[in-house]
Amino acid sequence: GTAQIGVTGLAVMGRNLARNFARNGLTVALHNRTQARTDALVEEFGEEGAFVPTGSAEEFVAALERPRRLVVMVKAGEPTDAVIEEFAPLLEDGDVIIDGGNAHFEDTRRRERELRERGIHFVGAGISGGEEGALNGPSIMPGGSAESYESLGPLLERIAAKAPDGTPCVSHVGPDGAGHFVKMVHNGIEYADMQLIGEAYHLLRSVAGYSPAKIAETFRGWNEGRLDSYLIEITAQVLAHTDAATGEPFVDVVADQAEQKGTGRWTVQIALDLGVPVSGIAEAVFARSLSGHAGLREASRSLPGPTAQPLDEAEAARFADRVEQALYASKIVSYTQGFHMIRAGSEAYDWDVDLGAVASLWRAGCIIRAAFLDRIRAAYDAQPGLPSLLGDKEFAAEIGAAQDDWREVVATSARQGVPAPGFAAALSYYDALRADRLPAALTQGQRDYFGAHTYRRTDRDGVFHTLWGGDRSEVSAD
Ligand code: NBP
Repeated sequence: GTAQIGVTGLAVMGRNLARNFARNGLTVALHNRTQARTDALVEEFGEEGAFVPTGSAEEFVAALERPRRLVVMVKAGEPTDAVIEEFAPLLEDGDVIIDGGNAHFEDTRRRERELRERGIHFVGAGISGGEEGALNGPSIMPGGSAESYESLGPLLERIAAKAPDGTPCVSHVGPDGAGHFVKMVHNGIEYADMQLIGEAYHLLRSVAGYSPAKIAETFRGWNEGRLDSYLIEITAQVLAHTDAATGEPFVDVVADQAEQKGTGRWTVQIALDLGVPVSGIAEAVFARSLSGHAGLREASRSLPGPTAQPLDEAEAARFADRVEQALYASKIVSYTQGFHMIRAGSEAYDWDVDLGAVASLWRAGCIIRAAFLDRIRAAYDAQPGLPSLLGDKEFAAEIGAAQDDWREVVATSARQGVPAPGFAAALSYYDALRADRLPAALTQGQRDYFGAHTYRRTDRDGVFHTLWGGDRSEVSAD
């Protein structure tokens, strides 16, 4: 075969990835279960580069140079297993299957193990950036063996997004499921970012009394500063958009029930298993689910509470500045939590993930791309063992400078009855970490009282139990 890479699964994502490879000078073998998609791609975009369309699994495999590199871009779940089962028997030692779909990292671990036993490299690669990214440069998070990355890396570097300094947004994240795990956390952070931006919007609308157009202008201003990011930029565009049918702001005619495809939920489920507090991501997932409970919301509309009182113009401008501080501080916290989760996953599965490299490959191509990620990378480059992003001097200083405004915004949201679960959870996380003593001591006492679950003491080693039902003397429970 002559093709350096093949793509099977030519729906929107696969088609755009195949075109991206071809536009970057690679010969690309094409395959799809239903051949009409393959034919359509060649007919519409055949001029863009060197494509080798094929009509069967055997032809597809034969079209590839060795070691063969097959990118699978089919629906995650059973279709991915079906495609692997179709191709694996046709492959030889050292060939590489790349799964670019949104697989759960546990599935990726299983597939990698099974294929490794058959001599085939399996690379679960998180790909972010949607359709547009697939075509023009996604952020790519490949797992799998380091050996497979040696031959695959240079090809992926050609099609990946380039960070402002020219570095391709792809690097080997770690073995087996590391890439899909990091992609999952990326999506969790994306949920948190979107929720925090949504809360900022809600507060500016209800408390500052700003119109969507005025909020769009405010966000465009923020996008010139430290919040410079894709999500802030598109938020301004969405808020500035007017509905053609009604002439109303677009945001006012869209049903306020958020949907989700599940990667945010996965992040929270796995975080619970790993015991990592990702409260910002959890609040974002729950906020979407709450919004969808239309009946419950309807039935609750008459519950008592304050009606937000819009501020006068000067106060509103001051409040908008405070909201920017609250948003930035909360964002630092949600990235702190997300990177904590990646560290915990890396330790649990022995992946040795470089957190600075992860920040680096999110700098372009993906949904959470932001100037801010350069700062995170710098923090981990300076101190690779940094236990928490909040331990970085600069982030600590920034959050310290933001905290008065952040507290004021959370207090205002409570006083005025405007929900801000993301801002509030982030602030609670921050204060819990700062606290000298937490009420966890009382929790331990309660657990010991009703379940003899024992506790440790601050003043000496050992495990203890108090005889709550008896004379309340303390016994050693070592
Ligand atoms: P879909 O997820 O809609 O999958 C459609 C493709 O899967 C078609 O090529 C279809 O073949 C193939 N397929 C199915 Br369904 N069952 C199959 C089977 N049993 N055997 C062989 N092929 C089968 O495509 P997509 O929207 O392009 O997404 C592809 C992957 O990328 C998914 O995992 C998705 O989650 C992920 N994705 C990521 C992003 C992102 O932003 N990163 C965005 C969108 C999607 P057919 O043509 O014969 O029906």
